[in-house]
Amino acid sequence: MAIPFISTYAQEDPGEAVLSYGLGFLDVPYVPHTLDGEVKEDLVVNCDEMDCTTFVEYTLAMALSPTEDGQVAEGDFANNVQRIRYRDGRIDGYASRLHYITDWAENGIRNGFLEDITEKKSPYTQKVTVNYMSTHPEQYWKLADSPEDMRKIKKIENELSKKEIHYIPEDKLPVNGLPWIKNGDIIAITTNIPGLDIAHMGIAFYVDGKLGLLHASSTEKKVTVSRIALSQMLKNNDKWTGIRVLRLKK
Ligand code: 2YP
Repeated sequence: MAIPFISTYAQEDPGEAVLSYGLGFLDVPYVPHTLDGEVKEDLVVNCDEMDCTTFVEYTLAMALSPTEDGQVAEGDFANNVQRIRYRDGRIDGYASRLHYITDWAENGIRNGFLEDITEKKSPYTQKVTVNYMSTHPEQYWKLADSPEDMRKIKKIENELSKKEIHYIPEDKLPVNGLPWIKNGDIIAITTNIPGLDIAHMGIAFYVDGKLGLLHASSTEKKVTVSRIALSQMLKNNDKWTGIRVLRLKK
């Protein structure tokens, strides 16, 4: 069944809408693996517990689902979560979920609700090499239990591993951000962890002129605004190498 795409925003600027809905989740507990509870893959909407990815998904889905009076329409919200989380909005088993953020971002761009800002603005590129899921099945029980899904995930990994993405290397990101990174942009942190493309994600938020990150933090155990600048977060973590910037489309 085709899912209707809701293309109006609660506010004129989608970035400001993303930021204000994201801030609405402040202090929600950080809980990973909330989508992996059931054997049968189905849509999970749990706004009481989130990890970095589900936080961004719920926030974007809210910004995509306003009613006339500026409230969020529940049915549209669930449809939009599905469009963001599953390949072309269709749930067809575990492998239809967009596990790698390279795949997740491409789906959003292909379906017209995301823009790749780093592709337009940053000349630095890197080759995608992903095999983390197939080489760490113990971290993904639904995969470990299904040879068929394992085959599908390996095929997806091979396709993604032909791609190249644009990013901003960590040493090219100033404390004060860049003029073309806006409040409400999606920040995906690139990594040197073998076989993984992105290791963390969140939402751009300028505080006192410094570019910070609004995110579901595994160390703070909740949705929070980083106390230090994003550039410093990258420097403090030797597995993080830079950022991709994506934007909800007008
Ligand atoms: C994703 O992980 C999962 C999805 O399976 C899951 O692990 C992978 C490759 N994908 O549907 C989704 C929602 O739960 O999460 C995320 C994970 O984020 C960490 C744990 C965080 O909360 O900071 C996305 O991929 C974003 O960065 C990576 C990271 N995965 C690993 O570190 C293995």
